[in-house]
Amino acid sequence: MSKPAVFVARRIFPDIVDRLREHFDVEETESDQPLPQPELIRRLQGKAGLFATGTERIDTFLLEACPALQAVCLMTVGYNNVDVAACTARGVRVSNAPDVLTETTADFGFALMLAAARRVSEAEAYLRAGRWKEWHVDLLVGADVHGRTLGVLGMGRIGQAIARRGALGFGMKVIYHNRSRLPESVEAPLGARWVSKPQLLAEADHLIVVLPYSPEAQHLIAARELALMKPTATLTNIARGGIVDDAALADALQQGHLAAAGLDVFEGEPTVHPALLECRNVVLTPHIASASIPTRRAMCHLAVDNLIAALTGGEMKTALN
Ligand code: 8YV
Repeated sequence: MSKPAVFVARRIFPDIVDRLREHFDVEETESDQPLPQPELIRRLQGKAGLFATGTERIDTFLLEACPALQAVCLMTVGYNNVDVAACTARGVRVSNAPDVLTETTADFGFALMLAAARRVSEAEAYLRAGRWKEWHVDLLVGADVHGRTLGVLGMGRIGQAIARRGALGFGMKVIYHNRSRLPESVEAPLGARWVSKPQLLAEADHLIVVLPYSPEAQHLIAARELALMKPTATLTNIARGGIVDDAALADALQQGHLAAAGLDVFEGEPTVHPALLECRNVVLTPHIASASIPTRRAMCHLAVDNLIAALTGGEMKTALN
């Protein structure tokens, strides 16, 4: 019996493609570029499964054009690129890759927050530019993180992992905002307190954005929200571009309405708003929060596990429909 055909939409680890080959007839792109949708549709003809990342747009148009498709398995936790309802309506199974990246992503969020507060990028640029001639009492002084108030916007798995680092490792007070309050059993060990969004903005010394992208989350943090923050505060975004209004953020950073920012995700990435590139007080990284070797491998393996399950009549580990 011939094996089901699957398409791998981005270059991944060769040994993980080999694992797919044990079960499937595999076609892969060798490219690191996202495929334009017409090319993706062309390559998906006759394929039952798709191994995808967070960038391939899976919508009604693609689904109509790819009638053989039965399963879309993402190696990412974010799935705002997939119209899950449209997939469900056509009997296409969808999975994402939560949990395996939680701690790694939280590590990175914390690193960005620390780097923003303590001006790490700015300090390195200063040194590399040969500007370090003597020690000053206030040379590149920044904000403390330990003992300060951590504000978490989006207290899901990754938000809670960041809150744990803050509360247990850095003695921070934790406040958070979610649409609904979390159970006492989650809040109590972290000493976490639910607050309204305006309170979160006003009280946080270090605000971190970790909520999933949805159209309602577009520009959830814009000029009006930034104006509520302390001028000594920092803002870190490791969620998705578009949740923060990057132009308004650059403006706040330039005008001194906010001390610093740490950004791993951008509106329209990989393009970065030119005004952000001009700001000294922002740490910028190219969407690498989950990028440790073990975690990126675990994310790929989870997508493969799900593809195998979906196309052999099994139970996907992390199904979205
Ligand atoms: C990915 C992420 O690296 O999992 C997610 O949702 O944002 C990251 O882990 C990114 O989506 C790559 O496209």
